[in-house]
Amino acid sequence: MTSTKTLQQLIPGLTRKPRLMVVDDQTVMIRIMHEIFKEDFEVFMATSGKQALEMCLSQPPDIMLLDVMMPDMDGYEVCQILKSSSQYGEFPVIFVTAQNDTLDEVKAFELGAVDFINKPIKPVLVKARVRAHVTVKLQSDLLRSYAISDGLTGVPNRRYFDDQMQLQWRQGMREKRPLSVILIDIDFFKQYNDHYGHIAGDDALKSVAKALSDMAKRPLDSLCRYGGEEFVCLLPATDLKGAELIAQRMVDAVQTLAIEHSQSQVAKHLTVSAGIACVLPSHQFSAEDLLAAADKQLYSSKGQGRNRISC
Ligand code: GH3
Ligand code: MG
Ligand code: MG
Ligand code: MG
Repeated sequence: MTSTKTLQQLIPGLTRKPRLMVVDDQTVMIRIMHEIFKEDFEVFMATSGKQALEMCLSQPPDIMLLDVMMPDMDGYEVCQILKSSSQYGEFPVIFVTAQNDTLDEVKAFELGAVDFINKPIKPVLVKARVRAHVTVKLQSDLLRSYAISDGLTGVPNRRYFDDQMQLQWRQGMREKRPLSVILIDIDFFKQYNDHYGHIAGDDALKSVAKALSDMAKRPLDSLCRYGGEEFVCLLPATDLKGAELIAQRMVDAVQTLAIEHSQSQVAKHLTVSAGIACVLPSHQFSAEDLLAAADKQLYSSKGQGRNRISC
């Protein structure tokens, strides 16, 4: 028999145990599953559909084993609710049930389940199937995270920013909340690269990205790489005053890094300039208008001598 790879070997970068939620009204079943999986998984247990849904909201699992027959809410209903809203997260659901009617099995797949296991269970088989499904889930999580992050700096990329902008624009319109953006551009970065080399340039970009990210810490804030040596910060529910404060903190944070830049015409260290714009999202403007306004202000910061903010 060939040796089985561990989940950590299958999924690069996996630093935690995958989370498995077992939903069954019979505690004996939960205990059996716990025994089977406790070594490789962090096992969560729910004895009713209602409890399972609540737990998914606070901490979605990576995979769920779901009983069909339960009092109050059956497994089919739980699955239907889970798959009807993104708020529960996306993870594979495997039904584990004493019902072995073909139509029941078909119904499970129609509701979005990935597998159907009959009771009494065969532990080795349950283990193998859970492993196969959770591997696909974790690999797709990893791909999704690659797709939205910038390879060099690790901060979210332009694609992520564009999606967030659309999302927050709509949210701002619904809730009548202001939306602010800050565009940040490194000063005299061409000269930095020319003098210190591209590798040092890349290192500087990483440090700047980290320093800027540290200044945008509310859950909805996002600091993304916009392109080249430009970053963009999206600040939902933030007015111009609030955005100005954060932008100034960003400019100061980069100064504090004190990255030597002997060729800069502003200071002897690396600096950034920022442009700020704020709008109450509506049908009269577009997200592009907001970005154009921030870009205009950035241009103004550059014109006024750099290492500053404009709004
Ligand atoms: P300004 O103060 O007006 O913004 O001048 P600048 O030199 O920063 O602007 P310019 O647009 O002339 O040059 C930007 C430079 O940023 C050019 C390029 O060498 C550098 N750059 C862009 N992306 C990267 C990157 O991923 N790595 C490195 N090392 N350099 C980059
Ligand atoms: Mg049951
Ligand atoms: Mg630029
Ligand atoms: Mg620049």
